[in-house]
Amino acid sequence: MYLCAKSFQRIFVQGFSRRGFAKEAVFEIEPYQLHRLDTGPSTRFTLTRKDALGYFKMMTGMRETGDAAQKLFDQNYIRGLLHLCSGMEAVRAGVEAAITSEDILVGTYRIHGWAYARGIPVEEILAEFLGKSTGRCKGKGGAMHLYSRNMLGGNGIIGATVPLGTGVGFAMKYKKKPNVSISVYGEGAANQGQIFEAFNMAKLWNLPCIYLCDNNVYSISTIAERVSAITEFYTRGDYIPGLRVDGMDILAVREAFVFAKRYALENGPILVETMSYRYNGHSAKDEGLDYRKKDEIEHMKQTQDPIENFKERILKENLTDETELKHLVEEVTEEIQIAAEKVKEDKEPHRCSLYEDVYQTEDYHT
Ligand SMILES: Cc1ncc(C[n+]2csc(CCOP(=O)(O)OP(=O)(O)O)c2C)c(N)n1
Repeated sequence: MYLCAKSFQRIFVQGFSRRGFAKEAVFEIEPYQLHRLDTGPSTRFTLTRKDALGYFKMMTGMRETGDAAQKLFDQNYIRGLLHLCSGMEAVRAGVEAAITSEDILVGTYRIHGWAYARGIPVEEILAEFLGKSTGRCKGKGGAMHLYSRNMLGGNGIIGATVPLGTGVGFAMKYKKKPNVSISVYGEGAANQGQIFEAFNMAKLWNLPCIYLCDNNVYSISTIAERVSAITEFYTRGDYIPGLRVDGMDILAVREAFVFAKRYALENGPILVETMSYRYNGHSAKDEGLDYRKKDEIEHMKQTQDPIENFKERILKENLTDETELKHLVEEVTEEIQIAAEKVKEDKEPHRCSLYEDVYQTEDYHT
């Protein structure tokens, strides 16, 4: 296994807030692995106290929302499939920290973390998972098909996010927008043929597309080495440059995507492989223990957890303290618990709503 948490080194701390916390700290990380790139993302950067608290809150909220969804699934409120992302929060939060609301993300069925990062309220996420009319897609998308203005899926077909995001990239370029598309696909999906067709088109026209290989070690139950001739997924775009980043480290992910966005706008497509780890089973029904030992999951939680590691760093840098973080966690947890209770009582969509939101024309069904 190739998981690696790059160790952060403190360089220096600058300024102090009124409450005695440092206003910001400067960090340095090891260089990224690069493919067809002369230079990579910055390895030395600043984290402000404000961002530190925001990132911690975002990752905590994602995890707690996932846990609440698992509970609702176990209580039979959520039917069908539900794919969670505990352990993969730094990838979602790090990407969001680097892009704007005008950039468009095309996600897989493992969507709630992205939805949370994109700013969809927890209540709308959970209501959608339960198929309620108060859900973000009015209960018609469900747990795998959560959409928003800046998030095109939740997609169930693996690999399909890449052509979709390529089309979005084409639109960005055609409309001369200063934005990028980000297509998420797993390392298991990385062998799908349609990915390579889309890569070709994106490079041919130098579209502003970022292809994000969300490597979480397992494709359902299969480890990449068993099915992929080459497991350096960041090189698999061949003529498309790529880089590999520690996906358990939100700051490394943020810097990678700041770089990738700039690169994509100036030069065309780029591939970023994020190395994280999925604690959950593949879906909520799967305990995830038929193909790996419990010890492995525990070891990852103890040594590489993206939230715990980030918390340790920001405490060490005096950007916050235990009391402040405890309050943040309580705040987030309360909001999620209230939402989880509320959605149980919400109404299911009326059958007439099946005819709504199909075409852009509002009077389509008349
Ligand atoms: C075209 C297609 N083939 C097969 C499947 C069934 N399937 C669902 S998830 C999955 C594994 C995907 O693993 P990976 O791409 O690594 O993503 P992860 O679930 O780990 O996020 C497969 C094969 C599918 N959804 N679409």
